[in-house]
Amino acid sequence: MQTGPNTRLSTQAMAFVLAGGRGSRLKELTDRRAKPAVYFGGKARIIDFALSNALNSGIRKMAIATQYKAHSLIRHCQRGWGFFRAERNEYLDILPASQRVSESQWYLGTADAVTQNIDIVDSYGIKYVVVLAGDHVYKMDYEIMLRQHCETQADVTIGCLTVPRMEATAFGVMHVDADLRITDFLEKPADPPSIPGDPDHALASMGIYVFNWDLLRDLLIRDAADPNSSHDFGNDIIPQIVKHGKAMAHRFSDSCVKSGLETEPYWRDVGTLDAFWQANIDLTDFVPKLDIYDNAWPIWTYSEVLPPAKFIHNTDGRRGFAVSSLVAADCIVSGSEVSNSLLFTGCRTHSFSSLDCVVALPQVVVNRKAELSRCILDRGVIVPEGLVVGQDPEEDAKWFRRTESGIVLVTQDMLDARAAQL
Ligand code: ADQ
Ligand code: ADP
Repeated sequence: MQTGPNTRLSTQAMAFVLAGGRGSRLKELTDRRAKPAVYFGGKARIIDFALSNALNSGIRKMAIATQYKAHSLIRHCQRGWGFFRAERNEYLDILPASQRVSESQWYLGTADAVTQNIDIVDSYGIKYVVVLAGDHVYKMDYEIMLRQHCETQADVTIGCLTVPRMEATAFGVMHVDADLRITDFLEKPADPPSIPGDPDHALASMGIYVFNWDLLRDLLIRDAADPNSSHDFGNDIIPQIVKHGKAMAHRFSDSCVKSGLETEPYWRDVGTLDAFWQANIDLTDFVPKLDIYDNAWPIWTYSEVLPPAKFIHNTDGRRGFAVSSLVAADCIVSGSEVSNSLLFTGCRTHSFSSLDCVVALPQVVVNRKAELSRCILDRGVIVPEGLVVGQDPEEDAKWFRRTESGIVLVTQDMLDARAAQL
């Protein structure tokens, strides 16, 4: 393979997307689908961000390791990401656990998900592996990170972010020297060390890694034979390299992709109902923190051929409208008021209903006179006539899942249970 000043390193790289985690803090939203398959932003699913970043960065070889509740994730990737052509040396492989090395063995940890597929990675003939989490929302040019990795001749390069120190317990936390070489790495420390000179912040790993495949391959084979290992990147592989090799930090702010609208680097782990609701609702802001309308960095997804969204008066002449909202194709807003909300593909809202700060996933039906605010409606929910959500905390908590900050998740199972008792 050639390397010259004009060769994009992404052409010699693959993206290995880890999409097997459970995401249990999203509660019933991940009862039937893996977190990377959860819908986001009116049209896409969370995994589309990592895959679009890889595609937009020039990477044409991708593998997605799945295990937990993978059906809708696999279906989505097959339908939406099926345009890679082997004739052009492009691949997208979906790698469910328990189908390869051993018929009964699940991926024991994130590193094991790669180990069990060493032969597939070998067959790609690539030099670099970009390991990505499939469950984060952000726009990033991995080519810039690959370049830093090569220039510094690192064994591993880790994407990192500054986070409030008290939130860093959920992350791998690192110390770096003046050249960004990682001198210390602690996976999810109870008492995270702060950045020197900045006691309120810590430098956190984004769970994004660039490796030379030859080196990672050796490390994985050694790790697989270690009975004391949990076979995880954050727990096992990374601390080992920090100790014995050269681990470099790559600042997200150096490679995040921003349109003219975005002022700050944007990265979210939409891992809780509150964070999920907020990140979606943020998109309705006059100036959103995340610009999903940037043609220079499109977020690709599975898209059906569907009729446009429609807004209609009902027969009494009551206006159906949406304001400060994202309304996807195949939605019909009929005699209903929608504000500060997201209607995903194929939703229907009927007369005299109102929605404010609502995230309605695909194919939701809101029947007449329902009044909904500050809630998430799971895909396919049929909201009964006159239902009120978001006004009485006790009622909300009685039938639905209500978070401490008052965000309510409504699923069809919850509505069925409520209907059975009323
Ligand atoms: P976590 O986010 O806690 O920490 P983890 O639960 O291992 O990491 O998930 C990372 C990714 O791998 C997720 O996309 C998940 O879906 C997937 N995954 C988890 N287990 C898997 C398995 N057995 N097989 C396949 N995929 C699996 C990691 C790092 C931290 C870092 C944070 C940033 O360990 O150091 O700070 O990510 O979010
Ligand atoms: P998504 O909304 O993520 O596309 P679906 O709702 O179509 O996913 O389904 C996710 C998974 O849950 C699929 O495996 C599907 O077959 C299963 N599933 C969907 N609805 C039910 C149900 N009512 N009972 C059991 N399994 C279901």
